[in-house]
Amino acid sequence: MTAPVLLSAAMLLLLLPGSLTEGRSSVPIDVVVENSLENTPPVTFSTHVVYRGILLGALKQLMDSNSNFKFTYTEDPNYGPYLESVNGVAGNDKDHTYWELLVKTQDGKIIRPDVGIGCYIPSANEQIVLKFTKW
Ligand code: B12
Repeated sequence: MTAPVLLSAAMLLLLLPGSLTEGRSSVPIDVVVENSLENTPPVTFSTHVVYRGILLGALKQLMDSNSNFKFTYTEDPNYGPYLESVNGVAGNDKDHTYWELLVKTQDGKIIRPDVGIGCYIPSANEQIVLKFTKW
């Protein structure tokens, strides 16, 4: 390849909107662990998710880097990863308990995503609330 061709290829990479480098960046999020069935204060963990990455990846990364956060999940054949336990507390069918996934958006709204941890893509500065509760 000639020098001008190489140069224009490099320029193109620099100028592409949402360029390739964006894929390597990460955005800050908080993970808040709440237990609505016990009188314990919520615990907040500040972490990151890769650009357009799924929540499951961010939770794995948090678990690998912080010994105070642990979680387990099971694999549902239809809906993917189901959050089973957080920090040793597991939901169960007998007691009708589960970990609900809520999101507090940057403008303060609380939403209940209609997908689980394997599909949800957090946005910058969201608070991901993992809330132990009953159905
Ligand atoms: C009942 C129900 C629940 C109950 C299940 C209780 C139980 N053990 O029976 C509870 C309240 C726990 C629940 C929780 C959630 N649910 Co739900 N749930 C349903 C519902 C209404 C019926 C499921 C059912 O009983 N099917 C019949 C049985 C015979 O089939 P089954 O395959 O054995 O059912 C199991 C799976 O559905 C599984 N399950 C239920 N919800 C979810 C969600 C995810 C992400 C996974 C992996 C598995 C899973 O639990 C069922 C019992 O074991 C469906 C909607 C529908 N009408 O199908 C939504 C549905 C499956 N749930 C959904 C969602 C989003 C959630 C939550 C993520 C909501 C939230 N933001 O917290 C959470 C899961 C959080 C977590 N811990 O990972 C979505 C999944 C969509 C998707 N593509 O991801 C559905 C389709 C509803 C919707 N919004 O459209 N759910």
